[in-house]
Amino acid sequence: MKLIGMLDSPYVRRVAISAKCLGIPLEHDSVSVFRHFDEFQRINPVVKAPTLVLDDATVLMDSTLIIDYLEALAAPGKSLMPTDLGQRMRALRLLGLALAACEKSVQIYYERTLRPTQIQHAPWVERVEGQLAAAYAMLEKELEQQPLSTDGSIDQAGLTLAVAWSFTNLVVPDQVEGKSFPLISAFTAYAEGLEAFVSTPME
Ligand SMILES: N[C@@H](CCC(=O)N[C@@H](CS)C(=O)NCC(=O)O)C(=O)O
Repeated sequence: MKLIGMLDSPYVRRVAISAKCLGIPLEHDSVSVFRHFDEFQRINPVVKAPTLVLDDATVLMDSTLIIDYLEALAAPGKSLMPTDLGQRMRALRLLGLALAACEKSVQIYYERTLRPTQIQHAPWVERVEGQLAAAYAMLEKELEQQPLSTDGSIDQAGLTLAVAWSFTNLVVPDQVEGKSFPLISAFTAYAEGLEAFVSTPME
């Protein structure tokens, strides 16, 4: 199976790290949705990263759906999602917030890098910036209420939160600069020290 996309995409990176944590080997091709549009289009006409090309040539896309497939492939008992209903509900809540933070960071980044300055729409940017700040504020609150485990392992919620925070700090650092998210920062520092993260650097 081949994962297509750049690791500076939080969606591609969460798939790559999830596969490692689940013990599923993936080939990786760093094709950019922007710089290598034509090449990407030949693999997946929709040009969405991540794309996963299966051994029978089936093309999957969307990180959450790809991870769902990897979870189904993983060895029995191996999963990054809790089975207990209460813990699963919390993991899904954290995942929703972290994925929203990724989406809002991407939107701000695209607005800044793709749209000419003279046609940028300030009310839209302010709206997205507020949504991004809200997502991280709620994640920080969640960690205050119940810390994530730092016992050497990581689950899907923690993995995605750390990937999201590293990504936001890479592409729109001004959005979180000077704002206080100590628990998210500390957890991300822990996650970025794990072998699966270290061997999957943002490009
Ligand atoms: N919900 C999707 C989002 C994927 C996404 O938006 N990826 C970006 C790269 S970070 C992309 O493909 N951008 C190109 C485009 O949307 O045209 C997922 O979880 O995979």
